[in-house]
Amino acid sequence: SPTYDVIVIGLGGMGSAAAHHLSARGARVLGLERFGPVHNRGSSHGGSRITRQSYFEDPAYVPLLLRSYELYEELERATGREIATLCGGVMIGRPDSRTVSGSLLSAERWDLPHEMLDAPEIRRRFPTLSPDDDEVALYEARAGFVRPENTVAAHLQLATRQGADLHFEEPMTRWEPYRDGVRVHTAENTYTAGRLVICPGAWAPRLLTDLGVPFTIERQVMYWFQPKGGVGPFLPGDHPIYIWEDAAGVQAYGFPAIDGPELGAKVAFFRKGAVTTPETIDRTVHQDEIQAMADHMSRHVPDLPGAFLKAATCMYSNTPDEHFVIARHPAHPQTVTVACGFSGHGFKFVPVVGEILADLALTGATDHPIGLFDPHRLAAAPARGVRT
Ligand code: PYC
Repeated sequence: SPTYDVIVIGLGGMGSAAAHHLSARGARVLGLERFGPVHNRGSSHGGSRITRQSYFEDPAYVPLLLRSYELYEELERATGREIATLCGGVMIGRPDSRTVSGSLLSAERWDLPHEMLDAPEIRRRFPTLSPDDDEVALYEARAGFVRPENTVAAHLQLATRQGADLHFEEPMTRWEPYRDGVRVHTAENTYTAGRLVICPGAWAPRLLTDLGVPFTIERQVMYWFQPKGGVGPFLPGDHPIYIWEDAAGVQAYGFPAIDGPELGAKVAFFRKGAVTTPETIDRTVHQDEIQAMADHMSRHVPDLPGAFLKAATCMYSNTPDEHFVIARHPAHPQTVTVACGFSGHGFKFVPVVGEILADLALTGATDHPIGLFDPHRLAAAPARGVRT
C-alpha cells in the first residue's frame, strides 16, 4: 500500500491549506476528499467570507489574523487568483453589544487602526446603512472579504504543483494506528503514513468521536438580493462589509455587490440556524426564511431587500464556546492533528491554520498562539444550544 509522510483528511478550506503548507515543506502528502475539488457541500462556498482584524470574539485571534493577511498576499502572488479584498468593514450595534465592545477591545489591545462612528456619522459615510440613534460602529479599513472558492482552488493548485497526491470522491472509511504512524482505509485502497491531519468540517461528529468535543452542526442560509435602486451604492469601492447586532442580540452580516449587477448583494444571519447533519440538511430555502431575512434587513439596510435573487445553504460546525479546536489529538498525540469546530467564523483563518497544521504534524509544536483552541477545555461541556 502507498506510503506517505502525512495524510490529510478533507480538502475543504482547512485541509487544502494544510496540504499546501505540508507539501511546501517537502512532506510527501496524500489528501483525501469525499467530494470533488472546490465543492459546495460543506462550509467553504458561497463566493465570499468576511475578513476583519478587530476581532470581537477574542483578542487572542488577532495575531493569527495578522499572519493570515500576509498569507492572503502570498497566495495571490503565487497563483494570480483574487483572494482578499479590503473594502473596509463596520461592526455595528449598541456600544455595549458584543459586536462593538468586543471589536473595540481587540482594536485597542493590539493597536489596530480603527474609527468609532456614531449614528449620524455612519449614515453620512455609508448612506445605505440606517442605524438607530443609539447604535455606533467600529470602522476598520482593513476589513473586507475573502473568496472561499478561489482560496481552496489556490491551495489545491499549489499542493499539486508541490507533488501532493490529491484524491477526490474518495472518502476515508476508517483509520487505525499502524506501527509508528497510521493506516487509512477508503473503499478503493489502504494507505499508510507517519502522520494524519483531520480537517472534517461538518463531518466532525462522525470522524472525531473520540475527541470528546460536543459539536453542533448548524444549517445556514446565504441570501442574494437585488438592491431596490440597483447595485450602484452597494459597490465595494463605496460599501463596506458589515456585521450588525440588533438590540435583541441577533447578528446579521452582509457584503457589497461584489459580483456585478446580476448577483446583487449577499446577506445572512450569523447563526440562528437549525441543528442538522451533512446527510440530512434541508438544501431547499423556503419562502418564509427569505421573507424573514428581507424583513430583518429592511430595518437596517432598507434598500437592500429588493428582488430576491438566490439562496444557498452551508453548515457551521459549532463548539460550545464557539472557539476553534486546533491541536494534536489528545488520544493520539504523536500521530494525529485535528482542526475543527470553526463555529461559523473560521474561513478568514484558512491560510494560517494550514501553516499551524503543518507545524503540528511535522514538529509537534507551533509558535502560533493556539492555547484558546485546546480541546481539553470542552471535555465536559454540553453541546451549544442553537438560538432561533
Ligand atoms: O467570521 O466574520 C465572520 C462572520 C460573519 C458572519 C459569519 N461569519
